[in-house]
Amino acid sequence: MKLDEIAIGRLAAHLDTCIREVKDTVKITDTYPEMDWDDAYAVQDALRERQIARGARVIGYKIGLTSLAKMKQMGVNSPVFGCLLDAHALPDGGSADTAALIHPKVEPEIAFVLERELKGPDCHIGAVLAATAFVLPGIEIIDSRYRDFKFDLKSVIADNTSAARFVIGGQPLAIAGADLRTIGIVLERNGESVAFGAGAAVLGNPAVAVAMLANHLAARGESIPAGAVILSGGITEAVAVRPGDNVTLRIHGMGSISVRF
Ligand code: 0L1
Ligand code: MG
Repeated sequence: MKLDEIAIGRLAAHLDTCIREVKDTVKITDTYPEMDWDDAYAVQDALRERQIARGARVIGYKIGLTSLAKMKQMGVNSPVFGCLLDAHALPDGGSADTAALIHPKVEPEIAFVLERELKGPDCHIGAVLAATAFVLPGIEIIDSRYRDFKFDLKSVIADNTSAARFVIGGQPLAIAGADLRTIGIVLERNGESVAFGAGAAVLGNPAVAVAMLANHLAARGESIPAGAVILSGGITEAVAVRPGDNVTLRIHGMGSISVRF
């Protein structure tokens, strides 16, 4: 690691303030260009600890930048990992308060719910499928704290990979016998179809992203507990939303979910 505890704490406090005061910032690597990957995840951890100290609970994880479309949109080439807090879950059909968000975008995702703990290292797609109870439609609402979504990978990791809100629901699909690669999705904004895709857009199979998450956590001495929700990554580019927008995600065989802004 290149940063000391004081710098890590300062950066986490800065990002926390941006979240709470709904204000953006320049990317943190502008101030700490020497930051390494461990520093980036340490800032994310410290940010999470601040949220937990205020009463939030971690209920799951997310994998970001998993599709070629998304990597291209953001000019990067590797996935990133973050956590999901109970306070950020919205009900299906509920509303997201845009006054509490800087510049929200939505991503259509497949959410995994585990029935067994999933542990790396060497976690693979088979282990993920064996540990998964079912999958569900998920809309992730991202809201980078960085001005105009301009960041590098280390800055975005520190910012809990832009996690802001999420909705899961619809019809659970048993994983046994499902081919996640060919499951089609349609994302609608105000009744108009704005993005289309299939599960294979996420690293060939969204279960691969979940295996990568388990291996990432294992390197830090952690695992994914039974019952955790995992947003496996955006299937399409993120779509910007404005106050008044209604977003619906339809996934073949899994029904639909929606959120209003
Ligand atoms: O969930 C995601 O793919 C977002 C990762 C962070 C990058 C962004 O803010 O678009
Ligand atoms: Mg996402």
